[in-house]
Amino acid sequence: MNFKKYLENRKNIIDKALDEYLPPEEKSPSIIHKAMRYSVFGGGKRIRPILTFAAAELFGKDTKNVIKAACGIELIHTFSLIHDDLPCMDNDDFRRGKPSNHKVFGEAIALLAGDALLVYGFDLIIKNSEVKEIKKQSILKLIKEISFYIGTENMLGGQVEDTNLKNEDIKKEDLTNLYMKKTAALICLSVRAGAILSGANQKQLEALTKYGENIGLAFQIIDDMLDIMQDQRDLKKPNYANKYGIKESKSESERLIKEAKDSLKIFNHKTATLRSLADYLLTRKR
Ligand code: GRG
Repeated sequence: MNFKKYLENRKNIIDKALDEYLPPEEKSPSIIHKAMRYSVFGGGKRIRPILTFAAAELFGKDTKNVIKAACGIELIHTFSLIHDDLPCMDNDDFRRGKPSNHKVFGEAIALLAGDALLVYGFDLIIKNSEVKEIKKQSILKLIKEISFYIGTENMLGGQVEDTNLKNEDIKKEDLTNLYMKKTAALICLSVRAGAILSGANQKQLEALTKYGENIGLAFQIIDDMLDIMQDQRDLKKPNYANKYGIKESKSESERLIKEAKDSLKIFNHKTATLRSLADYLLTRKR
């Protein structure tokens, strides 16, 4: 299967599973289920669950062994987007070219839809323990990991720093450190999740962590470039691309992607998908 087909195929698997796992819109209280589904099916690329699949596939596991955990991570990602767009945060009226959740459902329901997706995300990850090929111990390890990677030392902490970011001078090191927490942490966790559930050893996990951190950092820098070049977003804050320019952002993201791929060398086989995923991030247009 070529890589474009691979992406399409895995995205379809995830879309179908999410549709099956989420409560139907008609289920009471209908408004919250509508709001959850509005953002979950709002055109996301599914990068994070695809990374979980690809990491599991590296260890010869089938996608069905990790699909609930992969979908759980996507729900947690969607929760973070809904909250990120709220007036008290980034105050964005649009997400993926469509009105953001609070613009359609109002702030209170958007806030609750985000909360509900976080809860559902954890619930799905726990339900992955029903798969007999997966060790219960690895699910416990994953839950502990997620709490760490989205907590105050990582994603949540990064968002706090981002919220307090003014149009003042921020050192490059501090900005990349913020990106590592706000964006790279969940991307790295998505890779680690597939590996942990597949029984990866410490050395393998370390290599995949380096891969995840580097693609995660590149992901945010590329996102900054896209924001500048094509998004309707009102850039009120400094970001890597508007501070250091497109040329440097491009070369830095290319360097990070190369480093990510280099860290896969210890596997010396079956890393084609993870390598292609890293390259794809450099060429993505949205
Ligand atoms: C984790 C408890 C807890 C709170 C969350 C709101 C918040 C705190 C964090 C927001 C973090 C955030 C929105 C980071 C930006 C990451 C980013 C570049 C998202 C876009 O990812 P894509 O392009 O999204 O993969 P799609 O649209 O494809 O789903």
